Formats: sequence, C-alpha cells, structure tokens
Amino acid sequence: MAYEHILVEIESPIATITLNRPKVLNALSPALIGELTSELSRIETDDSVVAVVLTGGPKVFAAGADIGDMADQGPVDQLLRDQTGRWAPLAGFRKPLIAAVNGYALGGGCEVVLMCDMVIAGDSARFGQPEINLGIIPGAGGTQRWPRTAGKYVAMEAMLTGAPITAQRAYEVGLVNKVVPSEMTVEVARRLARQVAAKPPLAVRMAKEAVLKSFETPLTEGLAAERKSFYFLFATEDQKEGMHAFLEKRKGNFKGR
Ligand code: DAK
Repeated sequence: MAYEHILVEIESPIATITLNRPKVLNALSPALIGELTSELSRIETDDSVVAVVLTGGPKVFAAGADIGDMADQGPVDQLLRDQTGRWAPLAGFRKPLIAAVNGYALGGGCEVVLMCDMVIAGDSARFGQPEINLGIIPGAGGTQRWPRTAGKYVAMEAMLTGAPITAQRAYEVGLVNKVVPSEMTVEVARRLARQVAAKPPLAVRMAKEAVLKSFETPLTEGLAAERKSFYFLFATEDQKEGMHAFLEKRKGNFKGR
C-alpha cells in the first residue's frame, strides 16, 4: 500500500484513511481520488476491516477539487477523464464510512463528506460549495445530496452564495451527527466506527443499503426492498446468534455469516 496522497492505518476491525496533501489543503487531484478509491475498493474485500474513518487530519478536510488542474480544461477533457465514474467506489462503498472533519470541507471536499454515512465534525469544521465563485456548480453530487440531507433552503443558500456554514450550523440542519472539540474529531469517529464494527456485519451492510435506497426510490419500492433484506437476514447465522444470545442473556458473537 504505497500511496503518495493518502495515509492508511488499519487497526482491525477499523481503518482510518487520511487525505494527505496539506500544502494545498488536501485539494482533490485525480491522483488523490484515484488512491482513495483504490484503497476503498481494496477494503471492500478485506475481511479484517469492517468500518472506515475518512479524515483530512487536524487542520483541513479538503478544499475541493484541484483548481489548478481544472482551470484550462474543456468539457471534453472533463468527459474523457470520466471523473464521475472515478468517484463511484466512494459513493458505492458498501461498508460504513464515517467522515471526521476538521477545518474546510469545500466543493468536492464537502461532496465527499456527503457520500459518507455519518459525520463527526470538529468545532473548526466549515462546510460549503464555493463552486459558484468559480463560474461552475458542484459536479460530484452537491446539488442533489445537500437538499436530500439538509433541505431545499439550506442547500440553495449554500449553492447560490458559496458561503460555508459552521460546524454548529451543519449540526442544526442535520448535515453532521455530532460536533466535538477539533482535537477529538478522529477519536470520536473511530469510537463510532468501532461501535458499528461490533454489530453483525451482514445486518450493518443491509441497513446501510436500505437507508441509501430511500434516497433513490418511491416509498413503496423502498419498503419492498427493506422487507426483502429483512427476510434475507433470517437466513444468516448472525440472526440466530443475535436472538438466542438475547434470550440467553449473553452477548452475541457475530461472524458475518
Ligand atoms: N485547489 C488547488 N489549490 C488549492 C485549493 C484548491 N481547491 N484550495 C487551496 N489551495 C491552495 C492555495 O492555492 C494555496 O496554495 P499556495 O498559494 O500556498 O501555493 C494553499 O492551498 C493554501 O490556500 P490559501 O492560501 O488560499 O489558504 P487560506 O487559508 O487563505 O484560504 C480557502 C483557505 C479554503 C478558503 C481557500 O484556499 C479557497 O477558497 N480555496 C478554494 C476553495 C474552492 O473554491 N473549492 C471548490 C473547488 S471546485 C467532479 C467532482 C468534483 C468537482 C468537480 C467535478 N466530477 C465528478 C465531475 C469539484 C469541484 C470543486 O471542488
């Protein structure tokens, strides 16, 4: 795992990935996104990792896509790069992904956060979509995931003014789970990751899938999908173990089978 733009720490059952281009505030170059998505794809099949924390470290999460890299591009360059396709392993990651955000999470950086399942924000965190100041709009889901998460008016203000919101405001509008002192952000996210990693992995996977489905489907279809996963889980060893452990007043020993 020799990466140049990210750091990876595996402490089974969790992994922590740190974006690591501090000189440019972790600007998301294609190389960085490539390394991040490669590592996530690798983790998908690594049984020793059940949940992942994604952070930018103590000062900044990510100030967005690399503007230097995009400034002179045309639409065909963008299309041929297949940027959207390259981000897919992030949006489609099947294990729980928890963002630990300090400082700026702007543009593509904020869109990465919006692709995570839970967000712990340090009190220094700032979330925003400043693309409007550059003559563009968000291109990795910002216009779609902000309104689905924080509502139309908050989303409009973020997209149309480009002004970032504070960690506290992000908490109030439901964009983050918790605000903590910045020096605690990664540790609190890791605690949350370990808490989730102790649960039956197949149920965790199906729960994540079902919640994400709610963003895509009408209610009836979402409920049908939920029911199928619910029935399926009765075929797992972990369901038998979980229910019998409860009845026997002991802690369940889950195997992910
Ligand atoms: N790209 C490249 N370099 C950046 C950068 C960025 N996004 N943000 C900061 N830097 C660099 C600065 O140029 C500076 O470099 P030097 O001058 O030292 O060489 C260094 O990082 C430190 O930045 P500042 O000196 O500006 O630091 P300040 O604390 O004064 O200001 C700031 C921090 C975050 C407010 C400021 O740096 C800033 O406004 N940065 C730009 C934020 C921004 O506009 N972000 C949105 C970028 S557009 C897509 C997917 C995603 C995207 C598009 C398509 N597809 C899937 C199709 C995403 C687009 C974007 O994110």
